[in-house]
Amino acid sequence: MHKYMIKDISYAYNAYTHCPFCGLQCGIEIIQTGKEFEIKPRNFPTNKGQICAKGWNAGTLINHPDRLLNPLIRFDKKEGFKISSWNTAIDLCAKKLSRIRAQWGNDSIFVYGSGSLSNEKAYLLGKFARIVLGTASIDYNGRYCMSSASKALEMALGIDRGLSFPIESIAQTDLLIVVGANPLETMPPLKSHIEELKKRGKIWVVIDPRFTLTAQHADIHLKIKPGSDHILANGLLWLLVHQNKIDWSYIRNNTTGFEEVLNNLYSFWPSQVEALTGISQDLLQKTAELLGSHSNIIILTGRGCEQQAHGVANVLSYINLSLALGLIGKPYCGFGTLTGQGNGQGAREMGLKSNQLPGCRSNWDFKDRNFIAKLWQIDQETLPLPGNTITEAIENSGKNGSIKAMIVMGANPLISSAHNSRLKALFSSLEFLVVCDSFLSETAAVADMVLPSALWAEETATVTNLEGRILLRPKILAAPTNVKTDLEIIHLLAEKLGFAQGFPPDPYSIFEEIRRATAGAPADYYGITYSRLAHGEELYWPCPSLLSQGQKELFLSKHFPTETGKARFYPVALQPLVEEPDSKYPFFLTTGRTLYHYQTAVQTRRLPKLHQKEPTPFIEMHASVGRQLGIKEGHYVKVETRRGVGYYKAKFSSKQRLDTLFVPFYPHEKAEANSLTLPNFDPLSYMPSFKLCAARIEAVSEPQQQFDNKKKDKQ
Ligand SMILES: Nc1nc2c(c(=O)[nH]1)N[C@H]1C(S)=C(S)[C@@H](COP(=O)(O)OP(=O)(O)OC[C@H]3O[C@@H](n4cnc5c(=O)[nH]c(N)nc54)[C@H](O)[C@@H]3O)O[C@H]1N2
Ligand SMILES: Nc1nc2c(c(=O)[nH]1)N[C@H]1C(S)=C(S)[C@@H](COP(=O)(O)OP(=O)(O)OC[C@H]3O[C@@H](n4cnc5c(=O)[nH]c(N)nc54)[C@H](O)[C@@H]3O)O[C@H]1N2
Ligand code: SF4
Ligand SMILES: [Mo]
Repeated sequence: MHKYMIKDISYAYNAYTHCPFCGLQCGIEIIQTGKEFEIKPRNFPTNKGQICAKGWNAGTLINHPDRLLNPLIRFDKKEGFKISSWNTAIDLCAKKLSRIRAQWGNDSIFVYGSGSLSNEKAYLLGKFARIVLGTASIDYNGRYCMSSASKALEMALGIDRGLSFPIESIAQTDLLIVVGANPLETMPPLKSHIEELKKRGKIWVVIDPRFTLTAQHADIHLKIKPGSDHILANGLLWLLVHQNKIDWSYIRNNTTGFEEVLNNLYSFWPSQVEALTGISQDLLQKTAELLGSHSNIIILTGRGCEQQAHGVANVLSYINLSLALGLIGKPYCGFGTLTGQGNGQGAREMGLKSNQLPGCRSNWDFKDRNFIAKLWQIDQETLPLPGNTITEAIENSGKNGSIKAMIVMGANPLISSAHNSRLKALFSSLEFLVVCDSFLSETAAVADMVLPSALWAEETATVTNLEGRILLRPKILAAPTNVKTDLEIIHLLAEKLGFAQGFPPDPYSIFEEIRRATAGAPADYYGITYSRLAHGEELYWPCPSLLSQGQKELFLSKHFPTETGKARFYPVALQPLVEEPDSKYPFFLTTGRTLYHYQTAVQTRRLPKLHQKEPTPFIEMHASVGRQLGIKEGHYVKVETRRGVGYYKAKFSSKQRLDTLFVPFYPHEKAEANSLTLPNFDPLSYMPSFKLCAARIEAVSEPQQQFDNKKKDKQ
């Protein structure tokens, strides 16, 4: 029995909820027939009655035979897991953490969270790390996802919200520019919004080195050279300035720093930009004309331009373009980034980054620290200051090996970390690794302890979608007997480590604390309550009072929460590439996603209907490149970079760049994209260069079957 009263709506009135996967958070309904759970789309503004293949199949995970049903402990590194009771597991975990902390110091324990975690979990995990463990070492997988966009948004607009306008604005704008995103595969229901835009006779442009499904549907495709987005954005601004198509009055009244941007533009003249981006001067001119002749424009970025060693610079250059055209704060206009994970937006607001406290409060700011310390009833001095990001922890692991234990909740860093041989080295130096997951991910498989977590339908939670809209996902089913929610796990651990108060296992109490913790902060949730959400109110942050619905459109008043109240331009100089193709490694290799698998595919690989569609990762290349190298479509290709080798089936594409190859990053036998990627990262956001490195390919002469069906995971 819980000591806390569960004021939560313990079971939903109906089975209406949201998809567990991406940031679009499509509205769904779960229907139970016997032991089967069927998912149906429902009408919700982000998905308009549509869902993608991942959403349709998510119900199969609930009673999946691979679900983790008991705690697992590896008592000896050389041995396999043994099933354990919760008492033994929590006891051992607490003892290990206490011993490591006493021996190596608080910061030797790294807490690694996730944008898959609900607001309540992200908040409680952040509080647990800082109060119970007292560690400054806390980060989350959004470091690999949203960090470049977050940083650029904070710098330029003073606030980190992915979209500052509702998703429906996409249908109502007159020109849509999609940069380095492939939403027709990664957020398929977004297509319905774009179709509405098309029905109104409007235009959309896609900027991507590959001829993706998204690019195939667009009116114009700019086949950009990988890594050169900031050059393109600067080049477009150069043309718009020269043709006097920028909004001088908006710039004068609402921004600072444009002069520096102008001074920096001189080296981005059209022929130079053509040479550096691969976009012809004609197409550049045509795109600039479109930008100059429309007043309602939305520019959206995705991971393509953000996951670069100069990702922040790329995003800033598109924000510059948006500000110069006066788009930000005008209805049906604006700049936005497409937040990837289900709660990628909320998790970063709740304090999973070491430099950020709940509500996007700054962990450097005395007043913010004081506010949170008071709420948490601790002395401000004991609240850890910002520590290392996961990128830095990996970078430093070889040098001082200061991380000795790691708690992973909702991520699979062994597969998702760039140049992952270094993460493997970090793991091998750990004295204790504990992973909370519902399935045995690759990271869980090498852990010392695995704690089985409930699935999304088995717990009540809130998430914040890509629009900054807060959603309630009610508990619909009971979890299997010996499975606990992540909140219960944190609660039990905190209690065992001496914190009987302050870590309740029920989401309602935690959300009530989130309301207080974020009151008056940039991401203010004070006015949001479970009851308002359960009654279907449409609520966005900041929502400072119970009478407010929050801000659906963030900047309509043209007030930007920066020091001057104005948006800031940042000049973006030419950024060198971290690895250029050369005679030995003549191609760009970029990595990303495909329609049927979600992230590292821990869950989607176990869904037969998805797995059958794409059982192995492929390498996409221009058909003529493949033919020239004697590669046959569907046959294996050896892919090599300076860091590693992988084997992928060849897939030919007709219109992508000749110099660019693509592989998805979910793993397979002898195919791990992150054994190929670079260790380099953005100095401002610590985002790795997932989207760019140099590679070579060759046809494989060995029998083709040798790479098939070897994956040991149950499929
Ligand atoms: N099916 C599916 N959907 C998902 C996910 C999934 O794993 N699978 N994951 C979710 C998450 S967490 C995220 S972050 C989102 C990501 O969603 P997206 O950003 O749409 O996906 P990516 O495939 O990572 O990258 C998008 C595109 O960037 C292009 N690109 C590569 N380099 C460059 C460059 O230098 N410039 C430009 N302009 N483009 C470049 C790639 O060719 C690719 O088509 O998807 C979410 N939705
Ligand atoms: N090469 C390359 N690498 C990349 C990228 C790329 O484009 N290219 N993209 C990056 C991006 S954008 C992202 S977001 C990351 C994703 O990287 P990760 O987050 O490391 O990968 P996921 O597959 O999402 O792992 C999530 C794990 O958490 C579990 N899980 C899901 N929900 C919960 C929950 O509520 N509680 C618990 N306890 N567990 C849960 C799932 O079962 C799964 O095992 O990868 C990054 N890595
Ligand atoms: S688009 Fe995203 S939220 Fe919608 S069904 Fe697919 S994975 Fe789920
Ligand atoms: Mo992501």
